[in-house]
Amino acid sequence: MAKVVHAACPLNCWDSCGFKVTIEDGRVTKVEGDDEHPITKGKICGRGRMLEKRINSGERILHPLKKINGEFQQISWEQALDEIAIKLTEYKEQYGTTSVLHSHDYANGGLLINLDQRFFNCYGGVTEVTGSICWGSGIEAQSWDFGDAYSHAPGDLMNSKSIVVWGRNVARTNMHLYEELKKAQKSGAKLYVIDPIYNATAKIADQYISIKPGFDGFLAAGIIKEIVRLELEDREFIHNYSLGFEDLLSTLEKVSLTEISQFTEIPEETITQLARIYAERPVATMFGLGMQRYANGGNTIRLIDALVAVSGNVGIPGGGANFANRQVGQSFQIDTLTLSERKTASRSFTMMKQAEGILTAKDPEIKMAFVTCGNPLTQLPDTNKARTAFSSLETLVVMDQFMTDTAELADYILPVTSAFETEDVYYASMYHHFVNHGPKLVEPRGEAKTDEEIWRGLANRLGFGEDFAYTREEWLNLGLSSLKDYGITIEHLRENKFAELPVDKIPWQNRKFKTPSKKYEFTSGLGKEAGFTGEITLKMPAESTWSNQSLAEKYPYSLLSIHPLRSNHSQHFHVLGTVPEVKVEVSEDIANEKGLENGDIVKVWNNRGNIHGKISILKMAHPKTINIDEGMWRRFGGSVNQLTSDRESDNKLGSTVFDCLVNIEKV
Ligand SMILES: Nc1nc2c(c(=O)[nH]1)N[C@H]1C(S)=C(S)[C@@H](COP(=O)(O)OP(=O)(O)OC[C@H]3O[C@@H](n4cnc5c(=O)[nH]c(N)nc54)[C@H](O)[C@@H]3O)O[C@H]1N2
Ligand SMILES: Nc1nc2c(c(=O)[nH]1)N[C@H]1C(S)=C(S)[C@@H](COP(=O)(O)OP(=O)(O)OC[C@H]3O[C@@H](n4cnc5c(=O)[nH]c(N)nc54)[C@H](O)[C@@H]3O)O[C@H]1N2
Ligand code: SF4
Ligand SMILES: [Mo]
Repeated sequence: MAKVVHAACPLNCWDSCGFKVTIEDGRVTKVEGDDEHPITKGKICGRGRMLEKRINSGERILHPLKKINGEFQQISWEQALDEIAIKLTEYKEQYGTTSVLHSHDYANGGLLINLDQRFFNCYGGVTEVTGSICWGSGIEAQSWDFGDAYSHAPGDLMNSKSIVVWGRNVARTNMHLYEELKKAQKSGAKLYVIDPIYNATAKIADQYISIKPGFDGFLAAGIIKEIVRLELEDREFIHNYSLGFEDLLSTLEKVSLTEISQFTEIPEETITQLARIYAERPVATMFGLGMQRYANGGNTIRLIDALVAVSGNVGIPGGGANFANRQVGQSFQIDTLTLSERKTASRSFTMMKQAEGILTAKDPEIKMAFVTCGNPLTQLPDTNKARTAFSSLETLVVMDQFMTDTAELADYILPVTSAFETEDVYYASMYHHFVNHGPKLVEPRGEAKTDEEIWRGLANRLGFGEDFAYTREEWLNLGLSSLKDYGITIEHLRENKFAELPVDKIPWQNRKFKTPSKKYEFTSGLGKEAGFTGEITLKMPAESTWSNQSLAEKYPYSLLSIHPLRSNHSQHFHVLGTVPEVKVEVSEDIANEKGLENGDIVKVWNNRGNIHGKISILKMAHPKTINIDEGMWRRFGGSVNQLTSDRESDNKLGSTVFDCLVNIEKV
């Protein structure tokens, strides 16, 4: 007998959807949207629906595996956990706990995934990864400007006169915002899209502004200059609630509108027009992650923030510098789960530099790594370096569901549960303010265990088992304890499926910022504390004609590597049902220059690596632009990250994966 029950999407995504899942004979057979979810309203994407394929896939790893003489062999959980615990003890005694690296990303948005930190803290503190390939530059930039990175609630777009989608591929990555954009347009809002690619969101825009990759900071600077020249700035906000505006003005004097037009490849008239649009409040700016994955990414976001502030669009209904929703994650009692006070040693590498860190760390060297919720061999920049680094480890433990590029290198693979095989609550700090309940719907397949059970098994062997002697319900209550006064408990969530978190729907409305001065900081105190000048600088991307001419002569084209339509990063290609292949999308001028037609096989390369793929010509893309979607396993043609750089962004906490020059030829 089939039954339909509620669940939640665990994937790392803007939307954090509510699900309806069909179960037949103890098996998940269908995943659909829950029409009662207030934000996601019954609509979900293919990645969500394909979670049924992921859970039932014949390729699922169902037993612990150990590599013996180059071949994986099935072993028992007892043996796997005993041997790993012995290694952890030996490395701790011989070299100290920071000889172990915890490499992870955020593939599962469940609250209890945070227990990984509890385990490593109780062990004594390992080498951790900081910053983020995803949104690190922007989070740091907004923390300097506002004190944190907070967005308006989705429905607030109905108050906007104009909406600027800046470097966000909404139709592909954030489908419920796409619906909201269309609704807002119907009620009179104008939509502007700024992107080097004429994507599906650009197609519905009232105006599409095509920009040279990496030059958005200059565009924002140009718009501010024009706002000031036309005397359209919000003097009241600048005077009463901000700090450092004069510094910003003197920075802007260093560049003329004509130069800005040259760099951005956007006509001066368009920049002036955007100044008038920004001054006609309210304007909602919907930041994507695109323009911050460059060497100048932090300054780029700071300049766009500055534009939002100067034009008076901070803290007003229908406005906002909408980049991230950190208030969501901050609503939970994460500290109680992670026990950070328990670690006695610490060391960190940035996520971008973890391969470099493995290869060069001394006192102690990295001997062992745990990979959880991530596939670094596909997703890290400069994957050739990552391969060398992860191959050089004495012991690599990968906790995953599938034989990813990273799992292939492991000494031990520990099979983890998939969505619907355990209870958790799910939240994404990206788009909306709801937390969703995900019940356990079916038994784990094979011998798969939750990450939490694995930590408990190891903790028991390492002598701190009492720190893990909690049931799932007890853990969830601990993590939700900060929300108890608002009536949000696990019992409430089980019954009601989701709950709206008690966070500001219009952040900074009271104009009290979380910066050291409590003002909006054009010149940042936190930036100074972090060892920078704190001032906004006009920086170019690292790899462009303007910043590195000799490199641009060898490698004339900008390579983007945006998120795939049908897969969440590397997670769905193997369950699509068709064999995926690498698609090389090129702007029309490149096709003309190189005589390329759709379907041609090409090689794309630079000094870091090369990749082969099939040409697809991109209509109306910015000249000299190429895109290869990220996320492809080796077995399907390989990751575009063979070409990207592991350089950190200007504020050190973000990646520069889109800041990448390449050449291309037909093979
Ligand atoms: N289908 C799908 N959806 C996803 C994901 C997925 O893997 N697949 N991943 C999820 C995750 S983890 C994240 S972080 C989000 C990311 O969500 P987005 O930020 O929407 O996605 P990205 O693919 O990073 O694309 C960024 C956009 O920026 C543009 N861009 C690139 N360089 C520049 C530039 O210099 N200037 C400007 N103005 N634009 C630029 C690209 O052309 C692209 O349209 O998506 C989430 N949703
Ligand atoms: N060139 C380029 N590179 C990029 C990006 C880009 O735009 N361009 N985008 C970056 C961004 S935004 C992000 S967020 C990262 C994503 O990078 P990753 O998170 O490393 O990418 P995924 O492919 O989602 O891999 C996640 C892995 O975690 C596993 N997993 C899923 N659930 C669980 C669980 O509950 N427990 C455990 N232990 N494992 C689980 C999955 O099976 C999968 O193999 O990639 C970054 N890399
Ligand atoms: S991947 Fe994103 S849009 Fe798709 S179902 Fe999950 S949360 Fe919703
Ligand atoms: Mo991401």
